Amino acid sequence: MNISVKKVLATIAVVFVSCSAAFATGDLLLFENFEGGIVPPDGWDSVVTVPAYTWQIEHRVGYYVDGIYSAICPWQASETQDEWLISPVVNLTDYSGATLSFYWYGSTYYADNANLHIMVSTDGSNYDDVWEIPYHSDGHGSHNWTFQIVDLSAYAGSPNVYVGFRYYGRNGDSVIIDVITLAGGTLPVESSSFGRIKTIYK
Ligand SMILES: [Ca+2]
Repeated sequence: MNISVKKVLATIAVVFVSCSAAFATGDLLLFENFEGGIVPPDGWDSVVTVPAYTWQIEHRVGYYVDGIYSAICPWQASETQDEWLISPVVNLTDYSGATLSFYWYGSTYYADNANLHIMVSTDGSNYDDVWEIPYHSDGHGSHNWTFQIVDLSAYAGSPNVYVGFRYYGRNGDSVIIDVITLAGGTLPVESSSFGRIKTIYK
C-alpha cells in the first residue's frame, strides 16, 4: 500500500488545479471524479484480489455522476472479492474537522453479501472500518445514486490520512462510485454543488 511521495505530491497538485471552489465549503483537500479515465487514478493505490472483478473504469452512459467516467467494482459469485482503492495521503494537521463525501450506486439488499466499506488509516497500514452501505432486507434504496457524507473528524489533526474504498464479500452487487471529496474544516459539503444526479435503470 505504499505510494511514492513524488507521485502523491504530483497528484495533490493536479487535484488543486482541477477542483472548483464550488464543490465544497470547507478546504478541498482531495477530489477525484475519475475523469482521467483510469482506475486506480494517478496517485491512488489499489489492492487486487480478483483481477477480473476489481475496481475498474466505468463509462457506460448514465453510470456516472459527472463527466463521462466513474469507478465500478463488478460483482461475481465464485470467490470472495477484497478490492481496494486507496486515496493519496491527506494532511489534516491544521483541521479540527474533516468530511468525506462521494456518490455511490449499488444494492442495499445485496450489501449483506458484499459491501462497500470506507476504511481510514493514519499510517497506511492499519485501517478502521468507518462506514458501509446500509443493508435493507427489502432492498429499499437500491439502484439509486446516493450522495454520502462520512464524518472523518476523528482523524482531524493527523498528518497522514488515507481513505480506502473497499469492496468486500461474495455474490453481492456491483458498486459504482464517483465524485469523491475530502474537505478539511467543519462545514458540510453541499450536494447541490454537483448538478444533476444521473440515475441508472430510470
Ligand atoms: Ca465522473
